[in-house]
Amino acid sequence: MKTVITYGTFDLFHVGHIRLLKRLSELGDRLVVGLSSDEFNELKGKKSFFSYDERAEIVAACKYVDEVFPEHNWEQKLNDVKKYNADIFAMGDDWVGKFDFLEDLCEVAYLPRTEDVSTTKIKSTLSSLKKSELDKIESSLHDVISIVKTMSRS
Ligand code: C2G
Repeated sequence: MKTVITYGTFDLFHVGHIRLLKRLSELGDRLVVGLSSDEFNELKGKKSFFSYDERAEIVAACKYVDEVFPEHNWEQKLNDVKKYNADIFAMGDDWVGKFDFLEDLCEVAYLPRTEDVSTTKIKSTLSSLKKSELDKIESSLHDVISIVKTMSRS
């Protein structure tokens, strides 16, 4: 049984995540995912939209994933690789080189990321959409105010 292990926040689950998990699952017979806890995300300087429990429910429901466990810190990977008897540790290549120290225990692979999609991009697009909508409403309100003022003068 060949086990693949990976880690991530997987917030606002998107095609970049699913394509990576699919490719990872094709590297072995079992894929286990270390999911960043909300507290660890704070350490990573990230604030996820969905809580750990919600993100775990989503990632665990993914057909490519066999098990989800909490990632609490940077240091636990060595123990996790031993605990899950992982044959391959793999991540997207934005992490290339960062976890080569695991090569003493298992194969280490970095797979190409999916371009043009990221949780950060989704969040900023949504917040800019919200702003443009608000701007539209504000300008319509100004029009109404000026009409009311004109009418009140006549
Ligand atoms: N990913 C990808 N393509 C994207 C976005 C993400 O392949 N467009 C990959 C990342 O390279 C990572 C995984 O999906 O391997 C999860 O990405 P994040 O949720 O952003 O995880 P991250 O915050 O990078 O946490 O200890 C490692 C960290 O927990 C990794």
